Amino acid sequence: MKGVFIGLGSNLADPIAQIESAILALNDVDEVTVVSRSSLYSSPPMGPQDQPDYINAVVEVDTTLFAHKLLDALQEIEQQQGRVRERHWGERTIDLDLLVYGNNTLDDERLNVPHPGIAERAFVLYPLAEIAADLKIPTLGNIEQLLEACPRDGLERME
Ligand code: A4P
Ligand code: MG
Repeated sequence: MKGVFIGLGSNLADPIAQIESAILALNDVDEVTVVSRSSLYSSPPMGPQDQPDYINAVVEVDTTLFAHKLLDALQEIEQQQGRVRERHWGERTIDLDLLVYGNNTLDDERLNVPHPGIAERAFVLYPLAEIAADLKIPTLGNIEQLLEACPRDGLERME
């Protein structure tokens, strides 16, 4: 199944390298193939301001894994890259969020999909639009309209 999008974010321990190695690790997961990726973007932190700027990216994967199995794989990569959970919206070596899982909506104790933060987060929306300009997100609507309502908030695309 295509139309599965994953958001990546990092602001610790060489964030660009963290993002790149997470993309490689994702592509190495059985039954997951990365089919496209956005540029890297930098942005000031959302949440506590006494933390470094973030690097973010979004990838599209083709996968036969059910959403919860895919989440297991994402969390395993977070663990492998030394992710420690501390404060809410705080710094992290790598964060992998399942943004969109095709046309499906999921809402249980482990998964909210589409990810509830998509519409308000420039660092998710702009890279997502870069690789899926015509995307229609279940319950949220057209990405084009979401972009119009979302200021860039200091987000910059890196060369
Ligand atoms: N979970 C539910 N739905 C999902 C989903 N769609 N994808 C559950 C992934 N996980 C999902 O995740 C906590 C639980 O959410 C998981 O166990 C899973 O079952 P987590 O990664 O530990 O925490 P979190 O919710 O990602 O952390 P937190 O602290 O709420 O932060 P956010 O919302 O991820 O934001 N600023 C910039 N500029 N760029 C960023 O990338 N990121 C954050 C973290 C803060 N500020 C940022 C950025
Ligand atoms: Mg997360």
